[in-house]
Amino acid sequence: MTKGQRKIGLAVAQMGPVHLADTRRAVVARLVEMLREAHARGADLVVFPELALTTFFPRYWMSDEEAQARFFEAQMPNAEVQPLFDEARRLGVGFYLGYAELTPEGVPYNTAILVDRGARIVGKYRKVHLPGHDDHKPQAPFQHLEKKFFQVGDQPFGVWDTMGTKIGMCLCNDRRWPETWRVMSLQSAELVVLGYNTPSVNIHWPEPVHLRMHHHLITLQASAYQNCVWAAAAAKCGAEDGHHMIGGSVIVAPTGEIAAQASTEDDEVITVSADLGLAETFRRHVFDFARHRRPEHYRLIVERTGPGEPLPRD
Ligand code: CDV
Repeated sequence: MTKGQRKIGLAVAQMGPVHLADTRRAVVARLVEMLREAHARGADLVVFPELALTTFFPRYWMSDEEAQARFFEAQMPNAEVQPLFDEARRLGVGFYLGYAELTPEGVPYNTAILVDRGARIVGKYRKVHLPGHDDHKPQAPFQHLEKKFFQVGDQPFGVWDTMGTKIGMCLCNDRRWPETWRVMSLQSAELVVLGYNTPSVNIHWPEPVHLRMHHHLITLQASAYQNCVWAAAAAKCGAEDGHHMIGGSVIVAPTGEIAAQASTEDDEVITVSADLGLAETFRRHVFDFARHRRPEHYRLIVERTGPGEPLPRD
């Protein structure tokens, strides 16, 4: 945080593919390298992807026991991830990291942590909007088993006052839901950080591939603007063992404009010196919530999940 100017050095560390055979040790070495580059470019906070430590394993059918043994972390940090915490403390850089969490009680979550510049875990978020299915779909080109492998997050969307900034967290599919952003904005979030794994192919309907990127970007741009926040989104992308996922990691300003965007589908660091005062300008004017919001007319948002029963689909 640059004193006096309300700026934060923001970095998004996009990751290229993590294959099934890649070890945690090798993955963490990649994260450490990007952390160093981000620090050299003035970053105070580095945003890593969702499920950053492993391949996007919900694409594979397997038992819960096998998934938990191979892909989940029962402790954070643990010996394999410790080098990232050590380097972050040495450099004085905070970070956001997504991983598969197995609690001491044995509950599996798709989780993200916020780590401050002293390498302390100051915030934890467990994914609320879990996409996909919980049954085996042998006809599909791959699975999307988040509803099988993870429980729905047990806490509402939070905001953490750390590193001189009010920071909200979410994960991947959460970014598509306006409620995610508004709940954080109502808690005065100035910055929303998130990681994602977005397959280029939609297994539920023949979605044109270009729409994946289009929806990713319009969601982030509209949500940042409508909620007066900076948004920093980190992809894990490229082809993991032949399964392609979109890149397009971005930092979006509260104007809704893209301030930085990744140009590869590989490990790549993008940085912005983010002026937090910019968000304040929008909060004072068009989106002065206390002056203009009419919650008495929004009651259906919390009273109803949808207009009816879930619709049938393949
Ligand atoms: N990891 C995800 O949550 N992916 C979803 C896909 C399934 C659409 C996403 O919203 O990007």
